[in-house]
Amino acid sequence: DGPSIAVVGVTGAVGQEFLSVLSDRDFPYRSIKMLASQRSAGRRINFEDRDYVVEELTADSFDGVDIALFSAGGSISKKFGPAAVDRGTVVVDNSSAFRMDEKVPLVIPEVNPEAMQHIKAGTGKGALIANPNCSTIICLMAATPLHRRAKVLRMVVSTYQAASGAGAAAMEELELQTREVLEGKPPTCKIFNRQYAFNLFSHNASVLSNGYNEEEMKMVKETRKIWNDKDVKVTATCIRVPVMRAHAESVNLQFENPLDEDTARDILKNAPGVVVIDDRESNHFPTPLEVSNKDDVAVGRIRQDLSQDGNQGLDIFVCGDQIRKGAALNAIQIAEMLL
Ligand code: 11C
Repeated sequence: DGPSIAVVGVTGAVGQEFLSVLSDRDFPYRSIKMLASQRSAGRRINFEDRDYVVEELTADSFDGVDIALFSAGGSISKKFGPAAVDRGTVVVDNSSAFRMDEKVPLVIPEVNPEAMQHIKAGTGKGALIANPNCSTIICLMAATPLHRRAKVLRMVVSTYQAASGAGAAAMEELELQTREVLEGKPPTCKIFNRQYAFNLFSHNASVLSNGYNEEEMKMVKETRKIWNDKDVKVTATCIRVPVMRAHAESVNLQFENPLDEDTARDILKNAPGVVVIDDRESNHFPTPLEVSNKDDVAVGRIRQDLSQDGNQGLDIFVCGDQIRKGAALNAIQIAEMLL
């Protein structure tokens, strides 16, 4: 029993992770459709001991579907999301297409579940729910428990983002380039148009007229929407680093009320979906490798910001699996709340 579900973009990195997370969490479903572009249609996928054939995505694909998990890029979401909603499907969309739409809840289940409490699956009433950008999710998993206690007035984020955020092809290119450089060959530069292995660069999203790139502005705007706080000040610098699948972020917080580092550490230890790795003696703090393929976001380097008076500021360092909590897991937690 359970809902009928569809996975849109099933052959992509996040699509494949949707399947792993559904299986890991024993998500109940009565049927599952594997949907992708015409190019991937006909491919076979074995999932939970059953063989499926990938079907070409069309508007009619959603007839009888209760929940659709979309991760096939913004233009596919814009084209097929509303068609699915018209057919009574609740769409959990991993793209940026609808995130800033006032009528669409933008949800991190541990942070703002109340934003989607009016939506249920299987009622015949379709709806859209947006999954935030991975950098925003990973940052707010750690910042929100502190925000609840002391109210964040300003947040300064610097990201170190993995290849997976740019998709499976970027992960393959990082691996290929690493081999090529080690073998003394010129690196193949198709995805980012430059050497990625043994290098880092400003995030590949478009740079806007204010000098910020789109990834940075997502962090600014999505934080305000998720926290329902239009006044919170956020600034970000987003960087792509040669790491496979987990993002790291340095986050500086300024609070309205004082918050000392010991209290902050305790709050984070008790926060759902967060683990604290903060061992100063052995210099052991979160790393992208340690959180890869894990559900929890890891937080460390928890320390008072010396530049702010009266315990009014903290620095933290956060790592989270981009494909899992940054995308597929968060979407499936949303789907679980729809049941
Ligand atoms: C990255 N956050 O790591 C991006 C990828 O709006 O969902 C996902 C972009 C988005 O490059």
